[in-house]
Amino acid sequence: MIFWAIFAGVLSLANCETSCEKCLDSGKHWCADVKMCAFSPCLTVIKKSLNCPTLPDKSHAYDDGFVREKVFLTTCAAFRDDPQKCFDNKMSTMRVSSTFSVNCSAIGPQSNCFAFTAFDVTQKVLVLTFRGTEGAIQMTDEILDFFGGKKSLGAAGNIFGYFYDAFFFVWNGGLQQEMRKLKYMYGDFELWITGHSLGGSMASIAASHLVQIGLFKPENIKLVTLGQPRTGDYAYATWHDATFPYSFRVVHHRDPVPHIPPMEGKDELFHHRTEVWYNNNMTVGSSYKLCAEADGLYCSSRNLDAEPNDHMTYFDVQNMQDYGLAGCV
Ligand SMILES: *[C@@H]1O[C@H](CO)[C@@H](O)[C@H](O)[C@H]1NC(C)=O
Ligand SMILES: *[C@H]1O[C@@H](CO)[C@H](O)[C@@H](O)[C@@H]1NC(C)=O
Repeated sequence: MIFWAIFAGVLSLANCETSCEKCLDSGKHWCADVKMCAFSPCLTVIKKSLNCPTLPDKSHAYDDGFVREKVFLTTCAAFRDDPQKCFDNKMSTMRVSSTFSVNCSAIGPQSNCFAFTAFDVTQKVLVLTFRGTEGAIQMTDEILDFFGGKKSLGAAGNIFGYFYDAFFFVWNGGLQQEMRKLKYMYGDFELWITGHSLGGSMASIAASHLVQIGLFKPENIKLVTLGQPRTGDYAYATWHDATFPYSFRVVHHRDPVPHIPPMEGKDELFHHRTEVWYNNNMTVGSSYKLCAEADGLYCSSRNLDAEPNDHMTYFDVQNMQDYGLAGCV
C-alpha cells in the first residue's frame, strides 16, 4: 500500500514537473514512450527540442482526401509546360494564371526550374506550385557536394544554398510581380503552396519568403510538399514550425530524397514539421503516420534501405511525371 502510494507519487511528480523541453534544457534525454525525463532503457529517445512530440491542432489536421485529390493534382500538373490541361481534366474551376521557366543553375550547365500560379474563384483558392529542375532527380551526391553551404533568410534561419538560389532565380524571374498581382486581385483567398522533390524545397522557401515580406499571412497558407529534401538548418525549422500552422511533408515509403542532404553533414540541415509517412503503396484507404517528431528517427528515417522508385510514385500513380505529362489522366 505504502509502496504503491510512493511509487504513484514519484510518477506524478516526474510527469507534472517536467516537459520534454525542460528535460532537454537540463541536459538529459526525454523518453517519449513513457513521457519521462532521462528514463532508461528507452525505445524512443528525444534529444533535440524540435523533436519533442507535437502534432498539429485539430483545426489544421491532415486530410488524406484533400492532399490526394487536390494537392497531388497541382504537383502533377507542374510537369507540363501547360498545366491547364490537368485542371481541365480534373478540376475545371481552376485557371492557370502564369507559368515561369527560369534557368536556375547559378553555375552551368543550364537547368530550368518551373513554377506556375493558378486561381479558382469557386473554391476561393490561389495555387503556387514548383516543379524543380528538369530530369527526375538532380540531387545527386555530386550536386549536393558541389552546392554545399547555406544562405541566410534573415530571422527565418538558413537555407541550403542550391535551393535558395533556385527559388530566388524564379522569384526574380517574374514570380514576385505575379504574387503581388494575385494578392491584389484575390487577397482573401487561401493560398496552396505545393511541390515535389526540389520543388518541395522551393515551395517551403516560397511560403517563408511570402510571409517574411508581409505579402501573405501564414494562417492563409496551406503548404504541402511531396518527397521534399531537407531544405534549411535547425534555425529555419524552428522558425517555420513557429510560423506555419498548416504545413505537411508527405513521404512515400522508402523515397530516399527526404533523407538528403544529410542531417549530420557539414551543413547541419533539419526538417520542419509535419512529416506524413505512408509506409505502404499509397492506394486509396492506405494508412499513414503523422510524425510527432520534426526530424526524428521514428518515421521514414527508420527505413535505411532506400527505394528510388518510391520518389516518383505517390498516391498510387506509378510515375508522377508521365501522369502529369499525359494531362493527369
Ligand atoms: C497495395 O497494398 C495493399 C495492402 O498491402 C494490397 O492489398 C494491394 O494489392 C496493393 N496494391 C498495389 C497496386 O500494389
Ligand atoms: C544558366 O545557364 C548556364 C549555361 O548557359 C550558365 O552557365 C549559367 O550562368 C546560367 N545561370 C544563370 C542564373 O543565368
